[in-house]
Amino acid sequence: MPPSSLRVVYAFAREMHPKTTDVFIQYGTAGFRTKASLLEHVVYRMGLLAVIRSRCKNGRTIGMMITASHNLEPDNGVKLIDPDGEMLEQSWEAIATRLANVSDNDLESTTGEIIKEVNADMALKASVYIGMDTRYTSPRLAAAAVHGVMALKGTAKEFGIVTTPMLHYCVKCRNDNTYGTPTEEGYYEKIVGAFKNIRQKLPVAGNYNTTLYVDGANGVGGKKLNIIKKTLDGELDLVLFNLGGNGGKLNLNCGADFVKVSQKQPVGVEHVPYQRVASLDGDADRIVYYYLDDESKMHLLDGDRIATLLASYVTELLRASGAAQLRLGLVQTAYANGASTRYITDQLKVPVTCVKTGVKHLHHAALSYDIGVYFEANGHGTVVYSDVTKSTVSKIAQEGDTEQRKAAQLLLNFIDATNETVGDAISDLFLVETVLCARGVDVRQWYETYADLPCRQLKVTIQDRNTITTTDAERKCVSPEGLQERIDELCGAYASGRSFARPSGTEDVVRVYAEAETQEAADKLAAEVAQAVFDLAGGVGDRPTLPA
Ligand code: 16G
Ligand code: MG
Repeated sequence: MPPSSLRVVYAFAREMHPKTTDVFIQYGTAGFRTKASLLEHVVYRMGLLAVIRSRCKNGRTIGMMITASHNLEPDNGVKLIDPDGEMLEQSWEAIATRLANVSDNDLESTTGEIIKEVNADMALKASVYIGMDTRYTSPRLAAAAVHGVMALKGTAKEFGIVTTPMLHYCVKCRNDNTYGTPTEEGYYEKIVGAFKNIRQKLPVAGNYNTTLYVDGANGVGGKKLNIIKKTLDGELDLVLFNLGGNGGKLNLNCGADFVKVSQKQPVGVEHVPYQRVASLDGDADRIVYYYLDDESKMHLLDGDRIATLLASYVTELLRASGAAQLRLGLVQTAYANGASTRYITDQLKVPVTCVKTGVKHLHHAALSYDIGVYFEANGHGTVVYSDVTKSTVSKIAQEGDTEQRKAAQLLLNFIDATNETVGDAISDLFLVETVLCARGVDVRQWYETYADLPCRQLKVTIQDRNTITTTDAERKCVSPEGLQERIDELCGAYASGRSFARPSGTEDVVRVYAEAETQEAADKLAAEVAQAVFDLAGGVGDRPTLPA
């Protein structure tokens, strides 16, 4: 493309998507995310970048998702999806940030510079898939994305309202047609179809109850499950609530993040003791389960629980199919409850890796196992299977003895029901339901597999959160001097005491996590560590207080 044709980049910007704010914006852990009113020029520019990225990848398709996940309605965001359905390569985050922040006057020249720097061949075709969540600001932003793609002569394909994981799936399929068909229907056929296949092989048994309540967070996930529900013939009886409409607001007092953080039941549902409930987030890439007992006490089954459930079942199927040589591993972050890590190591005897917070780190680490199960405690996670795993299991499904063949065929269905590109609430829901059904257990029995250590999270505001630097997957502080020694000393005073402090990647705060044998001890330890952070790292505002 000759340089003169970059003129249209400026024309679109000036006429349709001008930059109207000087607020600096950064491509963070999960893309750009802020008030929707500040985003139109950013999304337009990401349309440009998606085309450049596609050309850098030999014309393979790139995805653009318009969503702010579990944030409240006024926010929105955009993130790019790489050709294999993973998050944008980290080294491009700085490029995205640069392009988002230049003035309209400098946009044309900066675009030209970036094209040169990344060595994009602008003569190639470029393809960009665009999806959005249910926010009322999303269609406008999706239109800005399309204009960005058009300005650099790429081809945009709009998917309308889809979950984030559906778009990841479609991008992957478009670039690798062995994975599936790149449409919403293709997604249902593969994922839901595999679940139904499993149900035919594993009839409902024991204490398993086919009724599942689902909190849709008033977002896109509930709407899609409403479509899926009509195609399930008694394999699962979905009772959906918080589907949007009736005044229900996106993520407000509902959804996975609300349930996990507040440990309260979402609005919009009556209390049925011991009923299994799943809660999705606004763009359906996170899921947690919970139930209330007969005293209305909440019992949460978060990402750690889902990870252990899936890992133990896959291990069982591997053994039964005679493929125990395939190495299954689990990936967690520092937030994983210590009891879950102990259970995985001591009972399941599965190796565990701990990595930094953020899905891309988990996903990457999981790829180093033949079968990698990764979950953040907040409910984002999935399972990834290597090519060797798939071919080994396929071979056994054909050639093994009767029992081995049966297990291997189940495992193949389980693999098909998994969205390997990214954590996916809908796919995870079907995987969890598969295991609970296969084991014939109810939600209480699932919960009783092991006992979580009581924990507490706090936030501390300091002058500059980058004063705190960490190592060992964020479990140890390197600076400021003396902080880690202090944390070690405080933890030493409590049975099973563990605590860490890390700068948030999404908010201007330091997060403190603590766990111990009792809730009182966890609360106290968290407050003491928060005080240490405040004192040693330049706290501002009120000094954190100890619990009364
Ligand atoms: C982002 C991450 C999430 C992480 C969270 C931590 C993705 C898609 N999302 O939402 O995985 O748990 O940030 O936030 O990577 P924090 O750094 O503020 O604690
Ligand atoms: Mg989300």
